[in-house]
Amino acid sequence: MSKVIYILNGPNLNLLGKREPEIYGYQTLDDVRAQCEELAGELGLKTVFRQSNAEHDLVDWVQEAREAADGIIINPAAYSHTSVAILDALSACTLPVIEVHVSNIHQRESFRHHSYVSARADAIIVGCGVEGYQLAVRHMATRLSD
Ligand code: CA2
Repeated sequence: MSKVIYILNGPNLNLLGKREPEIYGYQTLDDVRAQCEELAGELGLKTVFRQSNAEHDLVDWVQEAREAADGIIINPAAYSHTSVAILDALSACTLPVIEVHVSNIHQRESFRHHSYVSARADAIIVGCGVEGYQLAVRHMATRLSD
């Protein structure tokens, strides 16, 4: 049976490709979803791809992933910098976790330099644009095959 990766996206990522292209590029979240599904398929993985502007949805989906998934890729967006709740949900599961940020958060405002989620993430990809999601899918495949 195929292994399943949850790819979870936080607030405002639905605006990708529609605003601030100088920071986030021109590809939309639907483009990212399609690219992840295609690559995961080639690697023999299934994806569940979701976005929400609500912190509690992300907490609920991490809890769901504990039962339903083999790994989690998460861009918590602005909640990276504020959410102990998402960190706690991730800490309660033993799955591999990869944190993705489209932009290089360390080159931006100081409030973006710290991510609560990084304390739990097994790997972190920042500043690679939306390609970071594909890098994360590829790396998750490597981890899940080990
Ligand atoms: O670089 C990233 O992936 C971020 O997680 C994106 C978040 C930001 O709060 C983090 O600090 C870094 C923002 C989500 C996207 O927001 C947009 C806003 C306007 C236009 C396009 C996207």
